[in-house]
Amino acid sequence: MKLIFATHNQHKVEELKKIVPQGIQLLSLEDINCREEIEETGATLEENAKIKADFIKYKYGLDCFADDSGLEIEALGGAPGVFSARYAGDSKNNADNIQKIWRELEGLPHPVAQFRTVIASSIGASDSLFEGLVKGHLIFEKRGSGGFGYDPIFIPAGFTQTFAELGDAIKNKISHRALATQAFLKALAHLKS
Ligand code: ITT
Repeated sequence: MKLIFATHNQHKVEELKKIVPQGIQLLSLEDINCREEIEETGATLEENAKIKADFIKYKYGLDCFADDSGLEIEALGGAPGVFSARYAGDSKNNADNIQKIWRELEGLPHPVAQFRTVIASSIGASDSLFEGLVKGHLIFEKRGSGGFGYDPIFIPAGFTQTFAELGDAIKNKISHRALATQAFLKALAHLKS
């Protein structure tokens, strides 16, 4: 089956292609020639994921899903959360976002944080939401070259390396996006059987 993943983030597409089973052909917005920026005006990850999935559902009428993900830092009351992409400004500069977080957490020895993903899916007439989260802590240096976004400063609980050091094989088993995707794929299998 063909499934549209409503994202412009190529890193996410590459991650998901390694997670979904062979019978599913994953198409990105670029693959269907959708160049529009879908405005994420929601106040929560749930709302934004739904905005992105609904955009594709109403415009193209295709089976689709979207994820909205964010880093939630305990000492910052859950920030940057839904503002993770543009925490330091609309230029969505990842290095600036990390610098801002480091400034705000200065002096905290072991800042607890979690990554959370919400997937909104629209398959036929069925719309659903799925969640995945991974707890961990942040460090005050960047380590590793894999992944993207905040991966070089996030160490998942039970590990000593950052997501960027652990690499795709491990990240795609334990990450927020992997867990939400697995829940989605399980429901999809039921829907199609
Ligand atoms: P789309 O909305 O087009 O899917 P995006 O990059 O804006 O792409 P999100 O709103 O879901 O994606 O994510 C917000 C930011 O959170 C993202 O730009 C990264 O900085 C960060 N982020 C999301 N998932 C991440 C991950 O797995 N590892 C590290 N950082 C991540």
